[in-house]
Amino acid sequence: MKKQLLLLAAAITAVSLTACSSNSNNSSNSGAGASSSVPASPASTASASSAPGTAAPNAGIDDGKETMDITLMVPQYAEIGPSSDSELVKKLDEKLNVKLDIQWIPGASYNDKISVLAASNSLPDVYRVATQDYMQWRDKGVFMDVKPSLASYPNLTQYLPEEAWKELNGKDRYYGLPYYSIPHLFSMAIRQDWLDKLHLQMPATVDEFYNVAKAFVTDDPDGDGKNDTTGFSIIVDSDGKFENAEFLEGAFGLGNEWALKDGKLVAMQAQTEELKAFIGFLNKAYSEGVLDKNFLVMKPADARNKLWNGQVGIQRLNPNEALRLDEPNIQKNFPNAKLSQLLPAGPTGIRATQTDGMGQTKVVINAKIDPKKQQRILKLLDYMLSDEGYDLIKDGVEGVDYKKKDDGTYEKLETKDAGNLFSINFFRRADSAIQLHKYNDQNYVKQVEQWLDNNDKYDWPNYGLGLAAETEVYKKVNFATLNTKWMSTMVNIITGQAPIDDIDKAASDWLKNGGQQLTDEVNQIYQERQ
Ligand SMILES: [Ca+2]
Repeated sequence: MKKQLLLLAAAITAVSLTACSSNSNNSSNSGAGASSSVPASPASTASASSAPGTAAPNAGIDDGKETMDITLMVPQYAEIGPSSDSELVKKLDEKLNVKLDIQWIPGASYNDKISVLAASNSLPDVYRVATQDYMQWRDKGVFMDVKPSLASYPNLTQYLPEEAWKELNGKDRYYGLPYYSIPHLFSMAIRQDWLDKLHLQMPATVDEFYNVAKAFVTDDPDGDGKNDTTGFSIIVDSDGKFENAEFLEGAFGLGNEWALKDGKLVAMQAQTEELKAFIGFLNKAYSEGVLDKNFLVMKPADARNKLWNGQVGIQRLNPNEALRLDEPNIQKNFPNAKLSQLLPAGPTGIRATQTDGMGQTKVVINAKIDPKKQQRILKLLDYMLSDEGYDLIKDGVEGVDYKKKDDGTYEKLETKDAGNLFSINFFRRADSAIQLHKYNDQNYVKQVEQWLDNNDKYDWPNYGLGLAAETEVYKKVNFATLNTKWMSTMVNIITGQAPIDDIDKAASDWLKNGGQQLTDEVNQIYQERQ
């Protein structure tokens, strides 16, 4: 980090020197002996304003009169997005006096496409970029620093929180706009009909959670007379991290990657006391058959299938799908199935919801294009977050994507492309209701919003979010391998093949083999940004 700062300082000095020398050259070239008493000539003003670093805001103010061609690239997945000649894009074209060339690229090959375009120096004017590519090119002059321009585009800062802007950026330069991700998207869900059948209350603590999960194993909640249900599952992923277990990790006081203790960041891999409580809980659950015996080989889709098949009654879900997709699928076999939200508190009263970054994916503007075009793109993005523009990119065009009915409610119309896909896949407000539309059933909308609102109450912050990728040690040590080695000890303890005190050795090994250096560097960056 120190090295980077020195380089940055050197770069700034170089720019100021260039600016100074070009000014002094101009004054000597002007030939007037007493240059200090002479007002700046038009020539020297023009020359100074084109010097790098001093120019951008005034260099060329876009008055909006010129029609501009703008290339825009965005990934698409199952649904097809509006093409360049769609009614929706025509409205954007007219509003901004632009001709948008929209390239929807299949999501699976999107990052490869970006790499190919970067290699041939033909990146689009504005596009979405994943964390890894963003970090790789952030400091290499590929993306426009939009921070100096933000004052002119108030919707951008009004509808996107400062924390999302700062992610992966620090506080001085914003090389990308946040593609906003809902921080508390996922909920734990429980089969309410199983609770009712066994006359059990919604568990309020992790101890009650344990007892309910155990009853789901031993007390035949589906009433078929067979011992064929399990309590809950967790996932161990290929990066050596737990999934589906966030509510328990948080409840036992573990950090969401990074905890904050006395102003210092502590890696969760080194929180030995909290780990002993959490892993000890899982060990007991495993030995009593409450934790799914197959958890080690399960993928998230397997865990969800078990919920749909009625084999498990507790699972992590996306509220946007819980009532629309998960509950109906369980009901195919169990018509009375009903899902409720589950939020048990830990020993010290902590409730935690899985909490993710809000701006880990970015929308970037090409640094190499005409500054006037950059401004027009900012104007376009700003419009997309205005009331009128956001209504357009979120719900589509009235009469094309939906219609207003006589009773004042809205109805979705059949279209070949999805009029909501710019907001889903490209750019949107900090809007937790991003997947809820005016043409949805409004009772359904209220229920989903209730789940999302409940999630928001139990934030589980990652105090070192995104900082690891900025460290030097991150380039030298393979942390997926190091974390996986650490995780193998955790798994051995959970499954009863190693004693709980092995946590101390796993933590010290993790620190010794790169974790301590990571912790030191991450703390240094964290302090610099406070
Ligand atoms: Ca049964």
